[in-house]
Formats: sequence, C-alpha cells, structure tokens
Amino acid sequence: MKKDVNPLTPLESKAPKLSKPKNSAAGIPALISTAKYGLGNMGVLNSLKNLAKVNDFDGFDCPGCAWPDPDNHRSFAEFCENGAKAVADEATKNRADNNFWSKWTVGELSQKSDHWLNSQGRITQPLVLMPGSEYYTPISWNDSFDIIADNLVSLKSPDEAVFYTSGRTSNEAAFLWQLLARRFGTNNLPDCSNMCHESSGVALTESIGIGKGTVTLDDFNSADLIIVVGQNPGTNHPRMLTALRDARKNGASVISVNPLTETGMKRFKHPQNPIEMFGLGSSIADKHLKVNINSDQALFRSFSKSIIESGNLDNEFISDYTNGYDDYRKLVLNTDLDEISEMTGISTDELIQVGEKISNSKATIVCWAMGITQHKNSVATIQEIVNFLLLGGNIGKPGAGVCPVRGHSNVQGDRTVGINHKPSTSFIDGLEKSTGIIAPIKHGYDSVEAVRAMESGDAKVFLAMGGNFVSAMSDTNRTSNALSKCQLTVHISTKPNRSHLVSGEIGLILPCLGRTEIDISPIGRQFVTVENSMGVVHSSKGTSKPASEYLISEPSIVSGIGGALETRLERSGIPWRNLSENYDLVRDLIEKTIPGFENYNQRITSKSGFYLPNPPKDNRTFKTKNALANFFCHDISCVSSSDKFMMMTIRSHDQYNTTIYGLDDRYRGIRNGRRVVLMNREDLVENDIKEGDLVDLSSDRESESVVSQSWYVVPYDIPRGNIATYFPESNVLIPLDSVADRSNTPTSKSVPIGIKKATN
Ligand SMILES: Nc1nc2c(c(=O)[nH]1)N[C@H]1C(S)=C(S)[C@@H](COP(=O)(O)OP(=O)(O)OC[C@H]3O[C@@H](n4cnc5c(=O)[nH]c(N)nc54)[C@H](O)[C@@H]3O)O[C@H]1N2
Ligand SMILES: Nc1nc2c(c(=O)[nH]1)N[C@H]1C(S)=C(S)[C@@H](COP(=O)(O)OP(=O)(O)OC[C@H]3O[C@@H](n4cnc5c(=O)[nH]c(N)nc54)[C@H](O)[C@@H]3O)O[C@H]1N2
Ligand SMILES: [Mo]
Repeated sequence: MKKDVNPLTPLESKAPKLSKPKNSAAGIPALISTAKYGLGNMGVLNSLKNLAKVNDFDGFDCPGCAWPDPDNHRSFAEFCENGAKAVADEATKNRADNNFWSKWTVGELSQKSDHWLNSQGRITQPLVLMPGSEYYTPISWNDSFDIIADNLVSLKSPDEAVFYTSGRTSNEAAFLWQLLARRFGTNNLPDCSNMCHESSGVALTESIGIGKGTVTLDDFNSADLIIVVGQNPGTNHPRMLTALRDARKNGASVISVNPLTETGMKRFKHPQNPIEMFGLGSSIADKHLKVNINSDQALFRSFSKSIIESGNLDNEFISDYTNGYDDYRKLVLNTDLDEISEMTGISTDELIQVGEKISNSKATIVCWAMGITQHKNSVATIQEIVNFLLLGGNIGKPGAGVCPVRGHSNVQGDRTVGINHKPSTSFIDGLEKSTGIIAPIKHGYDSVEAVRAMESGDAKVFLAMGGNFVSAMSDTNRTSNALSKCQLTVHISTKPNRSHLVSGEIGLILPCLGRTEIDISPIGRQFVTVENSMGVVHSSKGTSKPASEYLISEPSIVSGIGGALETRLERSGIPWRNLSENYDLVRDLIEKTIPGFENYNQRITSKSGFYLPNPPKDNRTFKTKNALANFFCHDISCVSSSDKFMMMTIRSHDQYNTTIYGLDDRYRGIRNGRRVVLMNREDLVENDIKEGDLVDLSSDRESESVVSQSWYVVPYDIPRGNIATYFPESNVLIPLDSVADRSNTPTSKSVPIGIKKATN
C-alpha cells in the first residue's frame, strides 16, 4: 500500500479569485483575519488568554518567527497577525485523535491537501504504522522507545541513522537531541537551516568570523540606511515593520530590493496605533529596486563601485580591521555598470542615482532572508554584501551591520546549542568535557546528503524532531522515495503532515507538547529557552492546558529514546531521566559546553533574557583564520536561461512553511487557491497565455524532465522572464542536485522552468 502513496499535493480544481495587490500591510484587515483564524481555532476565551501571553515576559515565545522583541518594554499583545495565526494553529480545539486515524487509511490521507491535513488538529497519542498495515494505530510511549532503540542498535554503523531538526525546537530539546545523536555515534544532524540560512552561516563565518547577524533592534533607530533584500517582512516577519517604521521616523532611508513590490514594504498600519489604523499608515520603503531574480550579487557590486568612486570609505577601519581590500578595489573598478544593468534590469542611471544615496550613508544595515540564501551563488552574494558594508566600516558600529533575518523562532538557538552536521572541534571538546561522552568527529549529512544516503541505502533510520521533511525538501519525488526506503521513520510532531504519510517500513508519530502548553514534570513546572535572530536568549513558558493527557515534552521524548538505547548498548552516564525532569540540569550542561552561557540558569531569570557574545559587534574582533574581516573577490554570476523562465518559490500570507493555514494571499490579491504561477503580462502575450489559463510547469534533470501539471496563471507585476509559485507545492520541480555552492542549500529561488498550456 505504501507504494501507492502519492506525495504530491492533490490538484486544485477551481481557479483562484484575483484582485489588486494591497497598498498597506497590517491595519484593520489583519485584525479581522487574526480574529477569524483565532476564534475559529481556539474559541473566544482561549484566544484572549493565549494572545495575551505571546511574547509576554511571563509567557511563551511566539512560534511565528525569530524577530526579536524590544528589550525593555512590551506592549499588551506584542503580536502580529501571522504570529497570532501560528499560536491559534497550535492551540486549536481540533484533535487528530484515535477516531481520526482509525477512519482514514494512509493512502486516503495522502489524497488530502496540506491545508486539510493541518486543519484536523493536534495529534493526541503516539501512533505506529506497522509493515503491511494501512492505518496508524495507538502505541504506548515505552513501546515506541523500544522500537526506536531496537532499530538503532540493529544498524551496522551509527551513521546509518539521521537525526533531523526543525527550528521551533527549544534550546533544551535541541541540546538533548544532538547529545542523543552524538552519544549514539553520529553527526548526521541535518536541519531546516540547511534549506534556509545555511548560506548566511557559511559566508559570514568566513567574512567576519561569526555565522550570525551583528545588529540589535536599537541599531535600527540609529541607522542612516536600511536595505531589505530578498525578504517579505509584511508576511514573514511582520513585527519587523515596526522597527522599519521607527527607523524611517528617525530619519533612515529604507530601500527594498525584490522582484516583487511586496505590500509590507510599501505602507504599514501599526495594529496598536489607532491613528495609523484608520489613516494612511506609515510609508516603509522610500525606494524599491525591482531586480531580476538572482541579480543581487551584481547589484551590490555596483553599490560598492559607487562608494569607492565617491571616496566615502572608512579608511581607518579598512586598514585596521580588514584584509583583501586592494584586490577587491581593483575588481570593483573594473566592473562595467552596463553589464550590471543588464543582469539586474535596473537602468544604469538608476544604479548611479541609488549609488549616490548609498555612498552618503554613515551607518548602513543590510537585512536579507530567503531571496538571497537559496541560489547557486548565495554564499558569494552574501560575501559581496559584506564587502559592501566593510567599505563604510559598517560592522561593529551603532546603526550598522549585517542582519540575516532568521525564519523559525529558534533556528538560531538550535545551531548555537549544537544542531550542526559539521560541529566545530571546540564544540566537540566542550561536549566531551561536560558530558563525558566520546563524540564523533567525522562530519555528518546535511539535508540534501541525507536524502541521497537514504536513497542509496546508506541511511536506514530517519528521526525528525519537528518539521515536515518530505514537503520542505526539494525534489519531492526523490525525497519521498528516499524516506520510504528506510526501515524506520519517526516524527516528533504536533499536527498531521505529509511526512507522516511517506513512512519507512515502520512509521512512528510521537506527538509532543507545543510551546503554548504547560509543561509539568514530576519535580514541577518547567520552562524552555530560545535565541532570537539578534542573539538574545530568553525563556518561554507555556500557559495552556495540553491538547491531550498523553502528550509529553520534547525533552522527555528524547530522554525516553536515550534511556532505551542506553540499556541496549549497556552504557550509562547520561542521566536521561533527571535531564528530562529538570531543565535546569540541561542548561547546566549547555553552560559547560558552550562559551557565552555563563550563569545560564541565573541570567535566564532576567525578564528580557541576555545577549550572547557577538565579537564583531561587541568590539570589532573577528574570529576568522587571519583575525580580520575579509573582503572576498568572486566573479559576478546570475542564473538566466534563454528558453526557460526563472522561478522563485515563495510563501503566501496564509502559510507557515509547509503548514497551510488557508488558501488566501491577501496582500498579493490572490484568494482561494495556491496552485498559481505569477507571470509578467508581456510574457503572457508573447506566449499566448491568458489569466486563469492552466499551464504545466517542467524542469529538467540530467536524464529526464519532471512535469508538474495544471497551474493557474496569474498576471502579476514581476520582471519579464521571472515567475513565482508557492512552496511546498512547487518543490517537486526543484532538482535535488541543484544546490548553492558550498552551503548545499536547495536553489529554491532560482529554478529554470518550461511552461506549456495544460494538455488535459
Ligand atoms: N507567516 C509566516 N512567517 C514565517 C514563515 C512562514 O512561512 N509564514 N516562515 C519562516 C521561515 S522558516 C523563514 S526562513 C522566513 C522566510 O522569510 P522570507 O525570506 O521573507 O520568505 P519567502 O516567501 O521565501 O520570501 C522571499 C522574498 O524574497 C524575494 N526574492 C526571491 N528571489 C529573490 C532574488 O533573487 N532576489 C531578491 N532580491 N529577492 C528575491 C521574494 O519575492 C520574496 O519577497 O520566514 C519565517 N516566518
Ligand atoms: N521550495 C522551497 N522550499 C523550502 C523553502 C522555500 O522557500 N522554498 N524554505 C525552506 C525553509 S526556509 C525552511 S526553514 C524549511 C522548513 O522546514 P521544516 O521546519 O521541516 O517544516 P515546517 O513546515 O516548519 O514544519 C511543520 C511541522 O512541524 C511540526 N511542529 C510544529 N510545532 C512543533 C513543535 O513545537 N514541536 C515539534 N516537535 N513539532 C512541531 C508540525 O507537525 C508541522 O506539521 O523549508 C524549506 N523549504
Ligand atoms: Mo526558514
């Protein structure tokens, strides 16, 4: 039966409803949408209770995104529409309980849409899909741990197991998860970062010696210029709009660089400001550069050229703190602006004009997200952005710096506490000292490599701490085929998703407590900690009654597996049970393993948490090989194709990654449908295609072409030759082998696509 499972999202039969894209973000429609989704899922009382606790000092960290809260003040409901949706989605009254799982076969469920699957609600008890069975059936916690431990010890090598992590996982759960993997003997710790900000980590570590951003919220108030590139904050980091609005009020310029004119970058009506709510709102970007997909490296080269030619350089910073300037200068001065104009689609005159404005900035911040990290040349592009910032001494000074805007609410923390397939030797040393284990040194698989390993039989057990691997990864067919070859797949999850339907020989679903829920252990109430996009570690404490009496916390699940494994391997030494009952003990281990967490348990009691050290920001210390910030010289590249369209796969306003809340993308004026392809109007005329037509999209692999059928055409203001679709539906079109150089991130924002009118 499992062979019948169709991993593709079922086709939609109705055309979407289209209207004009919106001119301002948030405002009244956001409140209506929040209320609709919140009340529908949680009911009136629960909505009020839960939303009051989001990002409250004594509440839980918003599971929506990693954007920080102000350090010293938080207003009632420091939340946004999409944060509220994320909370409501977890706190839903609906239950995917035993009735649900006994009603539907796995084959039937796989014909349902992602939206439908998610709306079934919270999973209430551990479930198993045994070989030959068509139904998931209940299983006890202990039996699940035994199945996992038996399968793990049956492997020829620990490297046949893969421990995936999604970025909502707390520091405590993530630390235990990597301890479990390393105690077992493998660094196979792929995580959602591999598909997300891996390129930022690789590039920044080489350039400035830390794989994270170097700004705090305060810097937004003293910046002269903020460039937001490849990011859609109105939908994905709505609270960032407050920071941008305040920066504008303080005199900063904001430039948006994006193939689309995203609504959030136009105007913003702050949900807690009545004057803005009923008025025009605040304008956000004072300049929009409508670039071609993947032309950002070229664009930043032109910005560097303007700065060098203007002479507005920070010569002291360059000579005291950097390496490689002379070579970079030569390269930049040799660059032909007409060539850059050709690549970016921005006229040479406009490049010069914007370049002048940029050269006059005394303090510049560059923010970016997936529009920059998911291309073949992403690492080179990010290093070009850093080169540009170094020219003006924009690292380690107020109002300036790099700001890679993280996605998942704790993805940055997970990395900090050891979720990394390429751990540093200092981390491994720290872990050995703090726990007494002998940790493996050999690098493990990242997400793409994990798929290849499962495909070839080199990996046989796949365990996931959260997430939805089959839908999040590129090349849905290959990924699902790889997972179904495993002897065991295990998903620690809160809600049903497509990965549950593409199981190995045995499939386990282990449902856990969510962020919003009270976590009580035999010794008392526990809280977890998370790190936001700006390196602040703070606590998060659930406040609602758990969705089911059978749910246990993520740390308890990891400890359960750890304990069962320890018995079989006849080892002891990790006090799994104690760790799962008292998270202070986990934090003590983190403190002993990783620098920067001194007095963790004491400092975490501070309401706003504490900042982790950030040497480039703190005192212009660069922990690179040469102890300097580095200019890197890369050839400019920009993917293009004469006979194909360049596709970016983006998020709608009604989804959280692979979790689909609804079928609308309000800001872009697309309702009631997700299987859409956004195309330039002139391209439509040239290809004899009309609004609402159905087209088939195809992408080429070495030996074959993959066709994805029946996408509705939406005419849109997008550069010629560029198209956009929503992920995860379009992941089937992204070849597994199409990855970013050096970071191995799937190139989800630049996929060459053929378009034909649908044949059926
Ligand atoms: N509500 C909500 N919030 C979320 C998420 C969610 O799904 N829903 N996901 C979370 C996660 S994990 C992440 S990583 C972040 C993602 O946050 P974003 O990166 O904002 O998400 P995307 O929708 O992938 O948007 C990418 C943006 O880049 C633009 N873009 C695409 N290609 C290029 C390019 O080549 N150059 C330039 N300059 N721009 C380009 C697109 O037009 C789009 O505006 O959001 C986080 N927050
Ligand atoms: N084409 C394309 N593909 C992409 C992207 C893109 O832009 N384009 N973006 C990529 C990015 S940036 C990312 S981060 C990845 C996301 O990849 P993932 O992190 O793997 O995917 P999510 O959709 O965030 O995971 C959702 C599932 O997590 C589970 N979950 C939710 N809350 C919890 C919790 O508290 N604990 C546990 N244990 N489970 C929980 C639920 O069961 C839910 O179904 O996708 C990537 N894939
Ligand atoms: Mo992400």
